[in-house]
Amino acid sequence: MTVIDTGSVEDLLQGAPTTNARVLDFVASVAKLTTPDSVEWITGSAEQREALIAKAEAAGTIVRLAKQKDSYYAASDPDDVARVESRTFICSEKEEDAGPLNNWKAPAEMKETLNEVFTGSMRGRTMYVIPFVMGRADATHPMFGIEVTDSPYVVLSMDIMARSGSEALEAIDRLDADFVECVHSVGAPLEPGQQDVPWPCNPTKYITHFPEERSIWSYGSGYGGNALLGKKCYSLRIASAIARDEGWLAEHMLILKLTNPAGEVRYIAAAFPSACGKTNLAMIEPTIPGWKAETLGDDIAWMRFGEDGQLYAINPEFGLFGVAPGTGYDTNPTAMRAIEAGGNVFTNVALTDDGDVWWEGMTKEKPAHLTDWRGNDWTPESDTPAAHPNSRFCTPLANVPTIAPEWQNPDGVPISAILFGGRRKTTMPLVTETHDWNHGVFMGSTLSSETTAAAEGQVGVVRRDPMAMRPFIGYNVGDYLQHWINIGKTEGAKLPKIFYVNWFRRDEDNSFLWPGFSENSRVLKWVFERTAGTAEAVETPLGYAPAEGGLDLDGLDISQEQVSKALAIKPEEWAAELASIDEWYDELGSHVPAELRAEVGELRERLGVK
Ligand code: GTP
Ligand code: SPV
Ligand code: MN
Repeated sequence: MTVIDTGSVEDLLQGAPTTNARVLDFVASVAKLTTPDSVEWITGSAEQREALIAKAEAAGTIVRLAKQKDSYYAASDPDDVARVESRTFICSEKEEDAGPLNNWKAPAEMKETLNEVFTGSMRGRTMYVIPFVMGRADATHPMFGIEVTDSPYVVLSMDIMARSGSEALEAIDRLDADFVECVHSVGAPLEPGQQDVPWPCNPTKYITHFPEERSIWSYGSGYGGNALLGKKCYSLRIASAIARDEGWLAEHMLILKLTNPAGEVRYIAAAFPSACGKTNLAMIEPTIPGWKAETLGDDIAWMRFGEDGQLYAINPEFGLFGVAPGTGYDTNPTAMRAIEAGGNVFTNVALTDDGDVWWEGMTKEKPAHLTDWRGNDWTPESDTPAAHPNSRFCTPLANVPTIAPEWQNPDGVPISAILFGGRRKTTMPLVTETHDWNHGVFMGSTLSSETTAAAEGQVGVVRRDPMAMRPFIGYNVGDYLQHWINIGKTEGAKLPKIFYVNWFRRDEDNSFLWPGFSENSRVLKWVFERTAGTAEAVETPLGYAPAEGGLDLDGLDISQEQVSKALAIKPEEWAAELASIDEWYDELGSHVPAELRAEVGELRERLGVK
């Protein structure tokens, strides 16, 4: 073990901008283990950021884009392009507490492994200390973290994604606050004189969580949710465990504000699995005259009960980490305008010859020549995509032209409706409203979707993804579902209505039955009006559906037959679906709440399916 002596750790911590013993002990212990050449505290100052950018440019990690304001391009190692669920671990004391869906390792055993791989892992590099707060420091329950990392790319991205720097550290000190310890290393130490590569990483990866200690150790990857630890690791896996203990919800949801022509407002939250439309819906431009949509969040919502019994949601993040392919002026003009405002970091998109970025779906016409995400020449004749399917834009939320002023409310906005939805070619109707909270939790627990490129593995296979949280629940999924049921039993709760949507149903010829994107505003209008008690609905076995003529289709070129197909509940599809739900609950095992088992029985009866 190449552990440097305490004397040199003290040298490394010289000039630390805090005297907080808990902070210093944490940073010193990581420095002692990983033996970086130097330690740099992230303040968030412009000079510091410029210096970091210069360093990352010199290393070839990022390229400044001539055609954009203050924006950078990075290409990752081709083996480090998405979240690695197979290498993601929940290390609770008891295996049962990690549940049947998470990879589990006993904390002591995992710590032994981590001690080995992290020993000297930052040699030859700088260790950056990033104090951050998820949500706002002036919230009633502020939630802090400190990420130490040896990746300048992570520092630049965290600066966009989380409120970070001196203000967060000062708040931690002033409040003597707890913070989640987040340790990240790309796992690529440098020997003296060794030439670095543009995207250092390690073929061996560990994305590990200690929910009881509230700490995160991530090794070997530099990308996205594996490395920007405020995001999925903290705000979902660790926060879901905290939320269970404290009686609130940490969810994979967008937050949207809707205003009708009369000026009435509703806030809604929606959970769709990765790469299934959250960012798009969060930035929707309604096609119905007089309706307005504003953005609060596109990926994560934390919801706590307010004194009035309503669930109040905040977006703990400060930026967008959006799927690039498919984002264009025709699908998501709001995101395109946010990107135009500058301050972006793009990863694994394609580069134009004049110093701009491009990806599939950005423009109808493909550029004649590009450098693809792997650094190869690309032309429209190439048979591989120019941008990786999980390539991303990382952009400040403040850039979003439709950002709602309430996005800075320390304690959030009251939620009237929750939407669950996945990517299903068949079976699931365009929209239904569930009967009540437990029925809604049941529908959420059976949420299913065809897999996408946001995680490693095969794309297009139907898998169950409860509440779109399958890869992000920091404890036993059965206990998580019980927590949702319990939330519904909270004294004095004024609960949101729960809906289930599917934008992705296909016709026999495999075309989408519903136009989607901005036209989803028609479904949102129905949802809004259901919460106001003004929209007509008919009862179906799955819940309430829009009555004939209930969906506003004014000005939309779509046949009533096609809408009926999008809304259809087909008994033969549901026979198969129920069998698959039974299997799913068997897989989840003994922790599945009795309330949800009862819901399966009731649904079976309503459908008249054996
Ligand atoms: P994560 O950031 O991975 O959590 O993804 P997300 O849920 O925010 O997904 P996003 O909005 O980025 O959409 C992913 C893909 O779905 C993009 O390629 C979109 O073009 C596509 N998409 C989004 N909304 C719709 C829709 O209403 N209909 C159809 N057909 N495709 C959509
Ligand atoms: C997702 O996969 O749901 C994302 C991207 O939002 S990542 O940050 O990589 O988790
Ligand atoms: Mn996501």
